[in-house]
Amino acid sequence: MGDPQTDCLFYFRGIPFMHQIYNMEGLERVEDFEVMDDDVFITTYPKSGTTWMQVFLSLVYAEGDESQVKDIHNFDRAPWLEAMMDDVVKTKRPRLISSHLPFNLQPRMLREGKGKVIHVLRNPKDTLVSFYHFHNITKFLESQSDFQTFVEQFIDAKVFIGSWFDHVRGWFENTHPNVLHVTYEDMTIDLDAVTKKVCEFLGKTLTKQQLESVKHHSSFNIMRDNPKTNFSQVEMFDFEKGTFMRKGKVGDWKDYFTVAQSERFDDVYRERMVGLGLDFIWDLPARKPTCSVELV
Ligand code: PPS
Repeated sequence: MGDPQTDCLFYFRGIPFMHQIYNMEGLERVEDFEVMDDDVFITTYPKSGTTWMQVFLSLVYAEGDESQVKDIHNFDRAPWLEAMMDDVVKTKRPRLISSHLPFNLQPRMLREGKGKVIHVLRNPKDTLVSFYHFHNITKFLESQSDFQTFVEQFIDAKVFIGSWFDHVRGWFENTHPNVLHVTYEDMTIDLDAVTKKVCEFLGKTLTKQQLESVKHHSSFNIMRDNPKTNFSQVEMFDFEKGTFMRKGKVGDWKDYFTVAQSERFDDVYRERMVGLGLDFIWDLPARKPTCSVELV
């Protein structure tokens, strides 16, 4: 159960990466990457809302100008630090930089507090389901026919980027004032509150009309139909098997997890996240949403 996908993945400092996209040299270079004061990093465990935040922030920086996301592909607007560093270096400032790396593999300057970080996280059960489907459309990952096997691989960190639990712990244990945590669920439930918080964090002020445009052009349906945001032009996906913009829902895990799988996952969650003091709003909407994660 849960063998690493050795054909598709290699290990760098204990973390699995996709052969087809990453290499040791590119990953080594991250440590000394020069961070600028006005850099904004979008950091996520895979399938947590990265693309949504890329589009949302692109629009915030463009003051709602939709051409920014209609004309420019995600990869060019918010390139990936660990896979496209040469593009990141050439990007016009202020730069939006995407990264799936855990905190301890981030650039030294970022770890020391330079630049700003928006860390997006999502209910790990929904993340897992989205990741499961992602394996089936991504040519660079092993297809997953058996959900049970994938649950165990995810729990055992034998997937691209390794352990969700370690990843999230790393970002919360090393939080300093330049890191803002935002959940996918809060974006879904109360995007106005998230927008306010993000704009305050970035020192941006937008008019009501600009904010409406940000919300509209980063909404699921509009992103799903936009070739610059839905990855339909990217060769790494086999769209006959599914779409990148799949459902965009909170709580889809309930259609996949059995009661036994859910209880097992909850046990692992409690064990692995003990002492972190996080109280997520993960389901719709049992109580009033917060704008980000509450510390209890
Ligand atoms: S990746 O491959 O790690 O960059 O994927 P990531 O972008 O982090 O996550 C993909 C999931 O996010 C959903 N998504 C959205 N949901 C709601 N609203 C918007 N605007 C939106 N944009 C992307 C996308 O559908 C994937 O989730 P699932 O559950 O698979 O639908």
